[in-house]
Amino acid sequence: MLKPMPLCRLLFGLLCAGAVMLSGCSFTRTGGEQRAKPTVITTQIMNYAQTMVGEDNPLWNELEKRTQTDLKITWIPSTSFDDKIRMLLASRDLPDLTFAINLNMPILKDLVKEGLFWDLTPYIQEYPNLSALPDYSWENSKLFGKHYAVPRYYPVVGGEQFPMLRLDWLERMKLNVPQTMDELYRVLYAFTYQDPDQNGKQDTIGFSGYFSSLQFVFSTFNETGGAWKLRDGMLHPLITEDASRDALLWIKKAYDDKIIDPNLPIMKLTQMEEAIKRSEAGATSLSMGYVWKFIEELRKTNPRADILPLSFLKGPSGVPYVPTTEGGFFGAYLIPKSVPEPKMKKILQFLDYGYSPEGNDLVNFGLKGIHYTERDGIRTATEQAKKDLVIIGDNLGSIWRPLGDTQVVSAIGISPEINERNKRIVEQRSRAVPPNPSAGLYPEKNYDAWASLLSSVNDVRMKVIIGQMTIEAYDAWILKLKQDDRYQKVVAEINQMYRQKTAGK
Ligand SMILES: [Ca+2]
Repeated sequence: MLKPMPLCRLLFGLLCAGAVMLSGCSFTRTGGEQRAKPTVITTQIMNYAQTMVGEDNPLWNELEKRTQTDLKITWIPSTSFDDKIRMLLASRDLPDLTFAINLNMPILKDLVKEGLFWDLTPYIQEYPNLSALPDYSWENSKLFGKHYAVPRYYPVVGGEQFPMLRLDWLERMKLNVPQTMDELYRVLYAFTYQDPDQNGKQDTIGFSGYFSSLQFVFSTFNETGGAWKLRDGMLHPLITEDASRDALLWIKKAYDDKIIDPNLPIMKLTQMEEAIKRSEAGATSLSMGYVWKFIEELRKTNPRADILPLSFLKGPSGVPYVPTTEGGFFGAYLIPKSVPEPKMKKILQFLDYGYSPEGNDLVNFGLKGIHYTERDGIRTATEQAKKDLVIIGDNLGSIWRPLGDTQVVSAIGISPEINERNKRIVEQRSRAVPPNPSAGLYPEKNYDAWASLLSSVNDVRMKVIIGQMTIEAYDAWILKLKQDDRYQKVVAEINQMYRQKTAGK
């Protein structure tokens, strides 16, 4: 799906790599040996790392040296990012490089409309690596038809939460890889009650996850991507569809049968990870980037352990479903107009560097020979990598996550077989992408109403799952919701957008 690397980009990478050894890849090519003063860049970026990298980090300094910058990065944990960015935008006191996770946020759109950010459309073509990002990432990150935002690349398939399970347990119990929700149910049941680890104790659980990691159940039952289903020529929100009720009952039954960890309502990501790594749970739902992390840990004590990410799950009428990252990007960068044009161009140069093969490797893998060694295309991390907090897609890799499918299929130290299998699964997933009639559509006028509806539906669903609300009470609640004024406004707005989108086609 990615475009081949154009020659200019390749040459640029080589040019830069050669220049590094001599002069730290000076970006001011005029003026011979004269070193330009580093450009100070302030920015705030979401970072999932548990230990966040600081200014004294050698790789941070290397990045600054190579890009002639003085980086002032404020890392923000993912959990508080939405509120932090909202407050930041409201203050209008914006960093030189403003990172936004959600381009649909009304306050962001308002500021763009007011002309607070640079329209980067005329400049992008001058930056070979930025230009080489996939067309769909650029197209989908447009605001008002222009490039105010530089997309932070993220692959379309493989990066979203979807089931992965213990293949060695499955094989030992002579069960097939599940393709339907019923089959998945039976596998989780067997993982809980049929002693998959054969230690004679009932000490495993089918599935470990938090509530949002079960989104795939609702989507699979609805046989559709996105939050809206096309029925009778109209878009209907998944939240009130009958298929979502069926999905809810599937989860409730799994919860009642105790094949899902009862800590579901309070589960944290680290607990899910631990449950898999300790062989306490047979399945979870995460991005494919976790596959090798789990296998590597499990094989320390059990060389046969294996984690298989599913290629798809079929809905009630057989339509395969896999989640996708709508748009081909995860967050985007904007540059406020308060930054003068020459500096704005330097910042674009900085962003361009991170999408050069060299820059992208530097932030995600570190330095060859120091942070990793490479053999047959497989990289092995050194102790120094741990010391310098080098993590693919986190820390400095949060600025530019890896290009291509690397972040979902590959990993430091991955075995060639798992690497190849992951590639095949990404190909299979690419062929199983369901229809997404609401792609690119998000309520604008009713943004807050929609957000609050989604949140209240989640609360109600959880109550049903844990037995605080009956399914009859849920049905009555949904019926009432459909008559809610805010609900009807959101539905009307999305359908108006949908008619506009499809009018010319
Ligand atoms: Ca057992």
